[in-house]
Amino acid sequence: MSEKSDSVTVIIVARDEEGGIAGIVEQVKPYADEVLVVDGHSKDRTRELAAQAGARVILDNGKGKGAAYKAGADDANKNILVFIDADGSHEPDDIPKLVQQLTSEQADMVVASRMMGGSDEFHGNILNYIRMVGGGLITLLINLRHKAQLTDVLNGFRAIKKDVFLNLRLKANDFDIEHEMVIRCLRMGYKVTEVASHEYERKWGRSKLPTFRKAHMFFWRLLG
Ligand SMILES: Nc1nc2c(ncn2[C@@H]2O[C@H](COP(=O)(O)OP(=O)(O)OP(=O)(O)O)[C@@H](O)[C@H]2O)c(=O)[nH]1
Ligand SMILES: [Mg+2]
Repeated sequence: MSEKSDSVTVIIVARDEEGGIAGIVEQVKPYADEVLVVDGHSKDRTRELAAQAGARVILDNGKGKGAAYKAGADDANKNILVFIDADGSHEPDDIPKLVQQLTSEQADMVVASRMMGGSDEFHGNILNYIRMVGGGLITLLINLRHKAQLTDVLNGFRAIKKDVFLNLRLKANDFDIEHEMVIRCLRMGYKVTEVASHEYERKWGRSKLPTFRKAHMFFWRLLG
């Protein structure tokens, strides 16, 4: 296969993640032709540490995680995009498993499933449990509407062909980008698959998702 047909940009979205951004950059490097950190105007040393570790660093437009995804996709130089969080929740060693689904043409987008791979977060406290149940409900509604059999539409760890991402013309600028990607792919006839991947607890810093304040956003996004 030619270099162009299977080269990978790993996009790490990060806001105030100095606790471990350098380690994540190092961990994804073996699986990346390019490592791009999209920074959300961090007030800590995230940008500096990411660049020192060898990543290219750009800024998002300040609108949120979804806007960061779109900025990363626009800027990526390779034709396969892997999105991974910067808080140590995801398993970088699973990147080849994700990419393989695209290079073998089994999928146009592949999502890492916590339902298949397990999670250290789901049952740890009431907030996490509510997030799991809410995520399950959103997954069910998407499956019913699109006759799909997915298990985890909200996990940020995923891979997608760059041209497919750009064709989706995504509107979401926040955490609702994850299921908007799935909905648009299914609606446009792209193949979406999942692979098992374990989720760890956030290893440092603080969550950027105020679950209750933004809960309505996740359900509105189901409407289009
Ligand atoms: N560039 C950018 N990154 C963001 C923004 N908001 C969140 N992120 C990153 O998106 C990833 C997911 O955010 P988290 O705060 O971990 O959200 P979460 O996984 O739902 O919450 P936890 O379970 O507490 O980890 C992290 O790497 C964040 O740093 C943003 O506005 N811009
Ligand atoms: Mg997280």
